[in-house]
Amino acid sequence: NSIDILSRAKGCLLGLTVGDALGARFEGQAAYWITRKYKSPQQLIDNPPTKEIYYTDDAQMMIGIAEALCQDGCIEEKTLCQKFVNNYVPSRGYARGARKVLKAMEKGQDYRKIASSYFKGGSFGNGGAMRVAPIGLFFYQDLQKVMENARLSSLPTHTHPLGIEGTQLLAIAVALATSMEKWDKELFYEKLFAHCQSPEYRAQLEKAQKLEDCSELATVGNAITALESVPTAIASFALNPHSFTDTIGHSILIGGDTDTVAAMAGSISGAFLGVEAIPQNLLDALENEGKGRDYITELAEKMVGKMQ
Ligand code: F2R
Ligand code: MG
Ligand code: MG
Ligand code: MG
Repeated sequence: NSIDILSRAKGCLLGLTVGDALGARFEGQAAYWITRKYKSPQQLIDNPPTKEIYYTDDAQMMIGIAEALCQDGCIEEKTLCQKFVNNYVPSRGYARGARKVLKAMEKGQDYRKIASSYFKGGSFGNGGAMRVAPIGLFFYQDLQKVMENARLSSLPTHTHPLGIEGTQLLAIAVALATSMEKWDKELFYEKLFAHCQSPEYRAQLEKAQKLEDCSELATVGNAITALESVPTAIASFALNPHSFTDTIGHSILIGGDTDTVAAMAGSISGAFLGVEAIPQNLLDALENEGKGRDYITELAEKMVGKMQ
């Protein structure tokens, strides 16, 4: 295997963070407006909208999961919630359900009750999936552990079955990417289908698998729900397995939940290609104060130390 686990770990965490930070400026915009200015992924990556790029809730909560894994070696709900609360900065741009739950956690209130009742049936937003990558990375040799720990990581905020399943599928995609030495589309989707539980995700993954061109990517969805973004991120990677730039670039050019689809796709791509595949100008532009680029790099190193 030419790409070592340390490079994959850094690629995964930094790939997520860079995708989030680059996509953040376009979140909620229609593809039409983005592609008026940026004609290709390369153009977007070569010309980030600002000199410095800042991550949002996606990477901020990913950091919490990575910290919790480094501490306990698995997902313990109490530790995870402590990390989410310690890292919580509302201005990073959390959605309304997530804000309610995190505020309750912060105040020591019954956050589980809010998580299960704020939305009918619990949240099916993509907030569980956007942050889950470290779990796929950490347990990549044991897909059952990936499934179980991903579920546990979702529950504090996302209890709807479609929110949980999206979280698990993204984690599985990261685990597969971490272990793959050579790109094998058939095998990649076959293993994803094997971990798929609902007809809804099955249909979305079937659609993703059939795509032949990035121009069709948006048909899988670009929304804030897990069902309409997790399969899209998976497809963006599977259509561009050898290019980090194309993977996150196309995730952003389709508009909608750009930071999150690019974060998820970037974490898979980074785990497969390693940190060397992330364009240096994006890493240089990424915020570095506090829990920024260097801290996230050290987190990846710490995780690998804990894995062996
Ligand atoms: N919040 C955002 N972007 C908005 C921009 C922020 C703003 N600019 C600012 O500065 O504050 N992005 C982030 O949120 C997404 C992840 O959301 P999460 O964590 O899943 O939150 P939530 O609230 O649980 O779910 C998201 C929305 O999905 C709808 N929804 C969920 N479950 C539902 C249900 N059972 N029934 C009906 N609707 C449901 C709701 O509209 C939720 O608010 C990421 O994009 C991240 O980047
Ligand atoms: Mg965000
Ligand atoms: Mg944020
Ligand atoms: Mg988002």
